[in-house]
Amino acid sequence: MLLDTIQIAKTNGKKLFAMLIDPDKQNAKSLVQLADKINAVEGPDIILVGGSLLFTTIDDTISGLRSMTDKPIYLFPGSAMHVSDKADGIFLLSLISGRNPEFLIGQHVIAAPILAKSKLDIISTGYMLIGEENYSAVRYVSNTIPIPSSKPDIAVATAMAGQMLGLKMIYLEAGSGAEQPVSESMIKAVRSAVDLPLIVGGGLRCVADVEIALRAGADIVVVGTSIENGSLGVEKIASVVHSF
Ligand code: 1GP
Repeated sequence: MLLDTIQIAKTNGKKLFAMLIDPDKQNAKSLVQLADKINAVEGPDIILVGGSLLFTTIDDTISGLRSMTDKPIYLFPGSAMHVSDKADGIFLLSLISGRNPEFLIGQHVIAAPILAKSKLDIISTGYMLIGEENYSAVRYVSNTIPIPSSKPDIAVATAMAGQMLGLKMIYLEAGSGAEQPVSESMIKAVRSAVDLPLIVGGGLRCVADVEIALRAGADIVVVGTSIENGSLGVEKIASVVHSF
C-alpha cells in the first residue's frame, strides 16, 4: 500500500516526488516521450493523474501510463466523475479548507459505491487550498475560498481537525500554475501541528521552490505545470528530492 511506503519514507526522513499528469495535456505520443523520464533512475516516486476539470476521459491516459511503467499511479480527482479502476489508487480528497459540502463530502457519497467495488487503494486526504491565487481552476471549480497565507492559525487548526477526523494525509495546495507556491512559514506551521504525511504542490517552479518546501517540512512535493512547460526537468526534481 502506498501509504505504508509514504509513512516509512517519512520515518526515515526520505522525501518523495509526485509527478502530476493532466490527461488533457497528453496524447499517446507525448506519453511515450514521458515514459523514459518516469522510468529513469532519478524519476518520480508517485504518478498522480487528474485535475479540477477534464475534457478527456482519464482511462486512456492511465492505461497508456500503465503499459509503460510499474510506478504507482494514483488518481488526483476533481470530482466523482474522475474515478477510474485502471489506477492503483486514489487520493480521496476532502476539501477541508473550504465550506462547500459538495467537495467536503458530496462527491465522495456519489463515488463511494463505485470505489467500494473497485480494487483502488484509497488514501483519504485533507485537501487545503492556500494563498491568494484568485484564478486557479480549483478555486473556481470548487467555489471555495483559500486560506490566506497570512493566516497560518486557520491552516493549523484545519489540518489538526483533519487529523482528528482520521484523514491520512494533508495536502497543501496553492493551485496548479500558481504564481506563488505555499509559503515556507505556512508549511512550517502546519508541519509542526500534525504528524500526518504532508504534501505540498502548486506553483513549484524552480529547484529553490522545491527545496524550500522540503526544508519547511513537506514529505511529498507535487509538480505538474513546470514539467509540462519544460522549466523543470523530471530528473532534476527527482535528484533534488531524493538527495535532500
Ligand atoms: C496542482 O499541486 C498540483 O494541483 C501541481 O501544481 O501544476 O503548479 O505544479 P503545478
